[in-house]
Amino acid sequence: MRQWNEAWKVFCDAQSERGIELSAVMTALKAQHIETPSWGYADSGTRFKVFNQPGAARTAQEKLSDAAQVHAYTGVAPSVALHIPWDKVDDYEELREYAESLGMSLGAINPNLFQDDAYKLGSLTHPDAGVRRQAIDHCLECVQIAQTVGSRDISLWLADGTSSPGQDHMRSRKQRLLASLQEIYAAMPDPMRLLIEYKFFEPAFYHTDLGDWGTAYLMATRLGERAMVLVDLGHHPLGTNIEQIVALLLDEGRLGGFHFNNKKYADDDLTVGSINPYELFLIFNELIDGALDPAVKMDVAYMLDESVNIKPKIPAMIQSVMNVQVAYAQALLIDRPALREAQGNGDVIRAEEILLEAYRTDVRPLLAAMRTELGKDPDPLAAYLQSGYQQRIVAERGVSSSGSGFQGA
Ligand code: PSV
Ligand code: MN
Repeated sequence: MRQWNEAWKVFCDAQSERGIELSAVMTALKAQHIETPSWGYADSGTRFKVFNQPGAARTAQEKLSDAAQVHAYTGVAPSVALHIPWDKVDDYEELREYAESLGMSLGAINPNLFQDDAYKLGSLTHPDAGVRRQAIDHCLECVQIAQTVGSRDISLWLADGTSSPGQDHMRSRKQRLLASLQEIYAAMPDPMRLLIEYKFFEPAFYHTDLGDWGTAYLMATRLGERAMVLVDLGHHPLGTNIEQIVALLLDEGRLGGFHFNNKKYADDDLTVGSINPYELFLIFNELIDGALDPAVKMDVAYMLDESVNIKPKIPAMIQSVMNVQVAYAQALLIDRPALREAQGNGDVIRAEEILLEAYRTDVRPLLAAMRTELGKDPDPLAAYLQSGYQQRIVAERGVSSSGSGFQGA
């Protein structure tokens, strides 16, 4: 603790020399809200193997209880996204009450449109109207669930696409997609939002119906104001400038959701910030820039979309939250007036140096001070590991025998 106090003093002096207003930074950090996914607490794996973990959550209630631990130690993860039917329960009202009893709320509802045999040729875009009906009805059920549990957002990711050239008529699929989405959107009263998540590949091999931000944006604008685009960091071709997509969607008032993770090759679901922390920082730079601009209408739901397969689930989630906080804190330290001035002067080197100065700042003393102000331990990961919760769930839950196939992000 002492070590953090001293580092904090040095940090404050350095930032005041740079003219950075730390109280605003502190307020922003405390107000951050990072949702965690229920499926990140359950056994998951690849199509090759699921290595079941001792203590992994088996029920919706256990997932909520584990998520509450992440919130208890970080103070910024008070909600949990649900995936239906993975989190199907008989009584959603009761689930909501249970979440509330843990000091948690239920977040985005994710319909599952990819694990039923009927969906072999698609769900909302399927050539058969009967299958489209099934998929739409499932989404309508999710809208009902969202209303019961007090969630505002439906997050929709589709596995729809074709696996061979000529398999289906692309323009018809686009039209079916829009018609299906229109029916779902029509069932969502204000203030409910439909977050449309794109992904450029997988599981279809040839084309993907919602393959890029442009298609998601097109659908959103056709639907109405409460349809927004959701950006998942793992869902782009390598080399894509994601911060540009973020800036563009913000400027159009259509960025509704964000899924954090990191990729090395494909949609790998690696820990956010573990591969390209500079990219994450640059994305936060755009997000903060948008938040500070009164002309930008911005309401973004942030979620970790990681289904860590090998790491222990709860510590992995705490580590991810902390990585997001680091990138956010660094981006909050950017000297924005100086940056705009350098940009206006065409001073390319100075502009980049301003970014790098913030990015290279060791923000750990700042985050430790913020956590102390929130009444949390400055080191959430260590505090969780010492708490005894992990040992308790291992003893109580044991190792699940299920989960030999894919489940997860
Ligand atoms: C599948 O790629 C995926 O990871 C999407 O990112 C969704 O958000 C998630 O699964 C849950 O359906
Ligand atoms: Mn996602």
